[in-house]
Amino acid sequence: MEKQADETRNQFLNWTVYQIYPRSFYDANGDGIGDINGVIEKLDHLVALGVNAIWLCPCYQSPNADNGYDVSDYRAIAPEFGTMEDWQRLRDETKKREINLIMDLVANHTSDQHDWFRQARSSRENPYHDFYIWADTPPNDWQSVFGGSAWQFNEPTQEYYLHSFAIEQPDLNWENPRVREAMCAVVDFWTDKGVDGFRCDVLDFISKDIRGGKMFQGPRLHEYIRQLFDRPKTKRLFTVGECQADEAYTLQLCGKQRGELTTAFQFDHVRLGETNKYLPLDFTFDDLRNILVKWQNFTQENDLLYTLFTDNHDQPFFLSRYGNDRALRYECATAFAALFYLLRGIPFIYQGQEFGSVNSFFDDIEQFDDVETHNYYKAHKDKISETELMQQINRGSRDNARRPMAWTKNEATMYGFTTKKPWFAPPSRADEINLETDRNSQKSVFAFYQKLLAFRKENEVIRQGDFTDMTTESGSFIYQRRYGESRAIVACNFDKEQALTMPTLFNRENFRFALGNYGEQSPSAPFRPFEVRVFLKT
Ligand code: TEU
Ligand code: CA
Repeated sequence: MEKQADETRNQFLNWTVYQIYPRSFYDANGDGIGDINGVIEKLDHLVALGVNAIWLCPCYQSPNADNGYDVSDYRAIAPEFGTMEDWQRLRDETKKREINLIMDLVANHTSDQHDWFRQARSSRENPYHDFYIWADTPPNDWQSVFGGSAWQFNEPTQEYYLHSFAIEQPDLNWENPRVREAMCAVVDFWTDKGVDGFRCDVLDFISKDIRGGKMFQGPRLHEYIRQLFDRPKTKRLFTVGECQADEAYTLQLCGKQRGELTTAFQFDHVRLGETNKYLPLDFTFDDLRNILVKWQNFTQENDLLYTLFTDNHDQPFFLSRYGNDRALRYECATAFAALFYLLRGIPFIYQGQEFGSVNSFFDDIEQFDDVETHNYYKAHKDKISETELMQQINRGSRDNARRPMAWTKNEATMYGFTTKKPWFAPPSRADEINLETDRNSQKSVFAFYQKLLAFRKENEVIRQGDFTDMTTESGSFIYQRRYGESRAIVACNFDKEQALTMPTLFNRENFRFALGNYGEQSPSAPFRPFEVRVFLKT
């Protein structure tokens, strides 16, 4: 067995990851589409921010039915993103800056344009037919995650194939040993090119039981993951699974004796108060705190690594969903950042968060790109009014987070994203919210992120220390981090102004104010809305 050693695992707690959605990050060659050279040009922005790892969303050849999550060649770079030489240069430039590079691994499905599927669908006798999941009639009533039946009829073979996501994303048949070998070969291809890890897209879908069982977390999942990653070549890798796992299942996937994953994303805190992502949330901040405390305690007791994130390319901005993105935009952006990224775990920052990006508003469905959003529109357009439906879509669409980055305040250059027509309209509030304006502001979210990440870097107590919840008041969150003799206390007040009772040990010992989003304050002064204060004793 090739399990990750404790030293390897613990050093991942020193990582701070920045997630890049390449299409919308920065366009270096002026064709309106973000690209790999654009990432290279902006590496110094990431260094200035203070991150030391990048998760690059899929940049492989793809017809883009789901923006790169429908891969048609796992070993080729999408031409609109550049060439393999560009990618190699990115690898070299990140290495120079000691930035780790994590690639996205889409193992559950391919594009319907992948050569395997073109062959597979042509005849039942084709050697690749068994690479996918077929049935003469749908054996279950599974619905695809993007809406509609998960089974699609295929004319040439008179069969149905399974697609857990879009119709253009047929699910691979992991029960076929050749599929598993092919996917291990993909992992090896990129590992040999020097990547530091993989973010594994919907990894818990690769095993399923189509006869009466579940669509994901099927009986052979652990075996498949070990085949991918529990090998001499892969044991150094950082692997994070996108898995919708509860505590018990997380322990099975990420337990340090398991030889499966380094860590996994869990989504309790981004699904908080959600019935349907397009409808208003019904939550309290105490619920949010309780979820975070639950996972901190659980991962600590079981020696698991945890991921700290609020945003990604599949969510509208957290700040708009759970905070006040108008009058208190700076306060919320900085409070959420401090609250999450000073917990025990590995921070993941999504592009745009570092200057307080928020949701957009567009009133026409034609101004949206995402397949999931369009499916939702089609399914509801005859059921509710257009105005109501567009409000729902603006609230819940993944496109909120996928619009081009607003680097500057200059509308003529599409806010510094491209010199030509961008592939997708910039955020509707880009005039007000862009990196340049933010950096020139007295209340700069970016400057706060810099301080926060520098604070993490300087203090082992934040990176490696343990966690204790110290909250006494509703509507607030106070926690302590402890490492050897060092202590840090993070106190965050949510939306209402209030005085917070600080932990008694805090009053006795010699803590100093280290960081805050309302400037230096004494512990006893009442906290203002979304005020955060961090105190340190070394
Ligand atoms: O997402 C998986 C997933 O479950 C999402 O579909 C999520 O539930 C949804 O977007 C919430 O609205 C991964 C990728 O992150 C996503 O971008 C892909 O579209 C999807 O897999 C299929 O590959
Ligand atoms: Ca480009």
